[in-house]
Amino acid sequence: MRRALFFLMSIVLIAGLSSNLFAQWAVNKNAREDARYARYLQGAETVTVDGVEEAIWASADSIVVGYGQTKYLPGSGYDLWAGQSVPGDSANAVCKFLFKAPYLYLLYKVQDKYVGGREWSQFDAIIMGFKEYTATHSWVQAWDKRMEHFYTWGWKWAFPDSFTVPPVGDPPLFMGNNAVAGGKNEWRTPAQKERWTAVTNVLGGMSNDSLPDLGWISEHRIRVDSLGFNMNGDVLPFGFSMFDADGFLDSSSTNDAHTRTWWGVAWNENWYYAALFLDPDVTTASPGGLIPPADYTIPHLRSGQTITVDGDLSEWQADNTLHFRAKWQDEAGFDAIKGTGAWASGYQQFDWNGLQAVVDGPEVDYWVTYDDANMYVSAKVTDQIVTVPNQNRKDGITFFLTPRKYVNGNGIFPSKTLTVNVDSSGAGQAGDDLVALADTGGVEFDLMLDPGTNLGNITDPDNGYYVELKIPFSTFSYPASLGDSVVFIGGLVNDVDIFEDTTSNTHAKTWWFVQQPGQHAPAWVALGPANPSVGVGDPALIPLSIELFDNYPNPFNPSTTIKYSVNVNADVSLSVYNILGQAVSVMNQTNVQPGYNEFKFDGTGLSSGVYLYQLKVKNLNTSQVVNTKVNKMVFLK
Ligand SMILES: [Ca+2]
Ligand SMILES: [Ca+2]
Ligand SMILES: [Ca+2]
Ligand SMILES: [Ca+2]
Repeated sequence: MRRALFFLMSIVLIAGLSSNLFAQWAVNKNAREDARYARYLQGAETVTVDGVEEAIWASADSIVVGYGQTKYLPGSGYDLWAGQSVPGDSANAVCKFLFKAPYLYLLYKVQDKYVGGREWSQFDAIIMGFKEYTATHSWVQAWDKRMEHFYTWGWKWAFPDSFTVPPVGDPPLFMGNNAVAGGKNEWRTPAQKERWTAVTNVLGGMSNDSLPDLGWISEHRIRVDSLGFNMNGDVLPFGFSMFDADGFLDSSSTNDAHTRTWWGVAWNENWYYAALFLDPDVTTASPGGLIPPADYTIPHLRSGQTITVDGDLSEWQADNTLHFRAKWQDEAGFDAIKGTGAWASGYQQFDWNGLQAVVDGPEVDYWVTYDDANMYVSAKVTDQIVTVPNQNRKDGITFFLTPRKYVNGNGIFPSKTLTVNVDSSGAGQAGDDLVALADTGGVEFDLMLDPGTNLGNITDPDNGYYVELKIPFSTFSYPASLGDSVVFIGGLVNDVDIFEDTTSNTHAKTWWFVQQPGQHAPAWVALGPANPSVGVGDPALIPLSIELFDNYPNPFNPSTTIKYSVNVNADVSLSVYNILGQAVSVMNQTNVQPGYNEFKFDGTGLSSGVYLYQLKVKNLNTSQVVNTKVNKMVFLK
């Protein structure tokens, strides 16, 4: 009788979940699926961690993971881990997010006919991965600075000597988060519980009988400052993997299934993170459907302009390109990268002659633009020793672009690696995926040494070299219309420095978003509207929206230009803040007409570092005030 009552209650609880659970995942630039706001709780609002979904959760943003549903999202996917999937009962869940400093709250609603666990590969579980904050972007090893939270019903697996059958009815075990001893909640210290606590409520029974179960609701509270974040305005690199073992009470192999579905991170790897945005302006009272902004926008090539792929970058227009930089030990520059980029980007030295210090750190500037059919990429590499390559070590750059409409067996979304190396004659040599893509994919590339670079002479400092790429969108499965206009990109530079004293030889690299071929999650980038900036002779364009563009140059010294668009008559003010949130400058422009405009910001008198800027736009027709997104910039003296 009690079981039947639970069953009915649970149907009510879970009815809202199943209707959208199997909806096709759609991706467009206005609906980033790799990022969500963790909305700020207001006033007395609170979440009680008890496995019961209280009313405030209706105000939370959420992500749905569904087995077999292809999202075309970098880092997200699904797989069949063991046995056969159970139709209609594979790893499906919704995860919701709320925030009240210092706590992040997560609620998982899981639909599941068999709830519980047994041995390795036979348990329901969640792996949550957080990437910890780091003040330095030097990567010592591929697995550093990640924090696993493994919450599992795998009792018999975790304690093989203690149980012949798992204790049905007991809650999942806590494993991970460094200092957690692993296992039962009561074994954990108050400090461990303060960092991570969770309570799970099982709906409709567990897998200790022949009746199908309904699922489970799990509430978690994570202390964000214990991960090193300062909590106000941060982007948390986060992901989770939902494990669903089914039919495990019947030990026959044909009825022993285990599926997984994950958002952002499959196994808590150091790569692949989705993003939780902590924006104090996005609260439980804010309108629904708010999507974090794209990390970056690529401006369209101006009409009448062309790019010639010859290694000569003189036709590139700095104010009409996406610019990004990766520079050895440039901590402030890495901190200013948007989205999860500040934690995905970095620099690394490779073991060579016992880890000699890098003398001439790798440094690259990239610029990107596009037209209706192609993406164009240029790179300027600053390198004091451009090296005659050998079999294993080459100076060169790699640009990453992720094809759309392509997933591998795990639903993972690998990037293509377009590598251009300096060959022994000082020309460009294709590497990695570029070999085939230049051969049959229509990708063009060229490399030119700076005139101040002498390949054969290692005693006079070189200046470096330049690279250009032309990449047809069609080769990367974009439709002729460019579809949702979303691209996933990253870039790195490999720098080999060879000296006459070979014990001083070094090899290091720096990267923006993507460290290794086919692995790290790239930046979420939107292709901008045609001709976002009005050039000489262009007709005046009326923008469609209020938009704040990236400043240029960035980093800057001492001044930089901040462009914006408004689609109404407006009074506009630009506020610049230091990282403590203190305003260091407010500039006003009144009665601005619809169109594209700009502020010039001068940092003279300020100290080097990261600054934030935001636009406030007052519509003069309606008096409505709109605050744009907050951008970061770096002042480097
Ligand atoms: Ca609750
Ligand atoms: Ca299950
Ligand atoms: Ca050129
Ligand atoms: Ca070099």
